[in-house]
Amino acid sequence: MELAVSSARESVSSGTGSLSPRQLVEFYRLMLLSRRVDDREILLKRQQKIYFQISGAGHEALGVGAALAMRPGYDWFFPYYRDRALCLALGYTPADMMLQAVGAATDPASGGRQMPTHWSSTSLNIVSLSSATSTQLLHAVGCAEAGRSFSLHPEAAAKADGDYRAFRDVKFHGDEVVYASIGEGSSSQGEFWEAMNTASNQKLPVIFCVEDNGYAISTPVEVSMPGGNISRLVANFPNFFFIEVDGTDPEASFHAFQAAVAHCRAGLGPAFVHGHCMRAYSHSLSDDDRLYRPQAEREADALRDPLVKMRARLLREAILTEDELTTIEHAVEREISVAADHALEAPLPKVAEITRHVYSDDLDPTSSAFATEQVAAPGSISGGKAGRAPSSEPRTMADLINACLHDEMRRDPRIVVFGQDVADASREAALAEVKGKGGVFKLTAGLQTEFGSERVFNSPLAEANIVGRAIGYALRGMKPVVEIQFFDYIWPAMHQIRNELSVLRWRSNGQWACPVVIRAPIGGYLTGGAINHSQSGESIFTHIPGLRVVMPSNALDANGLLRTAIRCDDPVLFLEHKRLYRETHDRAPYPGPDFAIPFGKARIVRPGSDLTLITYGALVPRSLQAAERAKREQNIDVEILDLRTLNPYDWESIAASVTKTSRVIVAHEDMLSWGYGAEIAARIGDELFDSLDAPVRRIGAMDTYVAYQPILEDAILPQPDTILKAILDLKAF
Ligand SMILES: Cc1ncc(C[n+]2csc(CCOP(=O)(O)OP(=O)(O)O)c2C)c(N)n1
Ligand SMILES: [Mg+2]
Repeated sequence: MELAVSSARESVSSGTGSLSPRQLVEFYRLMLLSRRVDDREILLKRQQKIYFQISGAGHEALGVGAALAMRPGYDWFFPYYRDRALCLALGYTPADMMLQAVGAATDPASGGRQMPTHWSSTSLNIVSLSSATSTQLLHAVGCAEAGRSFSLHPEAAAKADGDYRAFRDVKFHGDEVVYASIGEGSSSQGEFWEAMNTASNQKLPVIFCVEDNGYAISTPVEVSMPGGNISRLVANFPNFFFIEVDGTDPEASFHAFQAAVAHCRAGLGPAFVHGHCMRAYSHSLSDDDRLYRPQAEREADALRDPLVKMRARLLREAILTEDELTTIEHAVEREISVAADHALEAPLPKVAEITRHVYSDDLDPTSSAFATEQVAAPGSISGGKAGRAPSSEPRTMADLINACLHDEMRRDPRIVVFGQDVADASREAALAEVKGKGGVFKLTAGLQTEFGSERVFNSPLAEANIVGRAIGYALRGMKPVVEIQFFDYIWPAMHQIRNELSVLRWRSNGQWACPVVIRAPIGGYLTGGAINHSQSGESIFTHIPGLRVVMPSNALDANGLLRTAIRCDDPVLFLEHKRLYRETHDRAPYPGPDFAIPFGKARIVRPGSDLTLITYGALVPRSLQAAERAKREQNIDVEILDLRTLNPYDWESIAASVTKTSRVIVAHEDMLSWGYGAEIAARIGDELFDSLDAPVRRIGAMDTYVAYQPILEDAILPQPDTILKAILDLKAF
């Protein structure tokens, strides 16, 4: 009685009428398989052999319907935790699900790192998901955009040595569809609306599936959304195919998805499938819905159980007899028992491998491959409408960042640049008359003009949209170099950065990666920047495993470090100090299109023997001023180390300098308490205690916000005088 999934798929995919008896049987078998895997997991959880359980019970018909209308390993999938039936119908095995439930080393989705139901399969194009609701919708959008980019520029898919492309395989077909699902409660997340916005506006082939079981844990649908019906709220988005369907009805679900897939594959735009499901069990095994749902309501819901209804139908329509159903049930039970027994015997993850895949194993940005620093010679300036006009004159940090972006976009067709106002002009026709904007700080000026609006474009005013889409692009093998307009507004993207961008590789045990570059202007000393245009906050990001954090202090370093960031295989937060963009003291000649600086290598800005001053960013020139005065006025010889990259940082250079001078100050612009200096100072105290002749000192901003009035700003942020005083005090200790 067992049917191969593939044969059922072939036959169901071709028709649009009723499902044949044979197809209905296979549909039922997949639904049953899903329910019984849930039931076995529940048993294992009660026996304390697994540690968490959340079921797909009640959502099976919608999931199988979706899977059979799509093409596994061809289309792309961004499911959520209730999509067990979808995954099984795509070809995910109960054995693989059980391996994740027990947390086995051989769990193919995460190697024991993620909870059960956090699916991932590179061969099936099921992208590893986090537990966060709705974040993956933006990845789905970026994934669809990347598919479109590769089909327009197939040459960009070619492998290339010497950078991340050697390790990021690309597959695309040109008409692939992207599936992304959430529960109805999760449609309240801003990221849902941000994803709908871009999918609609760009006519992207994304199917948004809302699996509406009426509850978000204990919160009923009318509390989650006005009017209690998501279809009504989204109805005015242009370019969509909308369908609202009984998600407990296999045929209705399948046909809804067939129509949705047809709309998307034809390039007409996205689709929205709103399936009314039910929750056969509580939210998870940690929840008891009897606490908030009356018995009558639960009983009424149970009448809509898709599995019960379908079994009754197969009997009623004499498609199967009781005996035949029992045969199917036994076969399903046998398969699951074998899977569970196998999983319980499976090897456990090795503790020694915990930190594997936090960063790329393949490409080390601290390696000498990126150390072209010495060989690069001043050359002709790159960038701008003029192209490579000959010049060896000193250029600002803004110029050399812009030049690096031009160079790298020329070299690597997979790079896209997007963010708020980064294009020269979204309305291309205007460029015949106007110069173009190219970013509020003009760092991306000329990129759209040279590389076109498909590669350089403005985003909506939504930071999670920028980072979330970038993740989707990058996991398909592209290289998004996105801009957050001001560091002060990075916070709406924090969820994407902390729970998605930085952890995708680790949580999927190295299967997926999204080496995005985020450029963000940061910092104060602006005179009038005030609270929301002067923030620092780098230590919040260096506290995130998986994210590289870079903060150059001069034009040449910015050029070389940005090049490494772009070629690197890890996500990078590239912090550009606004005050340093156009300073004259940090200028440098254009160093050529292959100039790179490895991460984790500090620069000795000023050698000295009396005291070490560890710093970065805008405190480098301020520290230099203080050090020159200390020398002039007190003959104190300060060694200044510019860290340049904050994660990784150059411990060897710190240790060598502190061992030499025995006195150390860590200075930064960010607030003192819990700042970046706290970590460095603690490590020095811990590992270099015997070398110290004095306590480790720290300098930072006052523990407050940066004020508008300049006399307040001056007092809040560290000044050369502050640094000089600390130098004198420490020398005298
Ligand atoms: C961003 C985020 N906030 C909160 C949670 C905790 N949480 C997990 S599931 C859930 C309810 C989701 O309800 P719904 O979207 O309707 O999906 P359902 O579980 O009903 O299928 C909540 C609040 C989370 N996972 N992610
Ligand atoms: Mg729900």
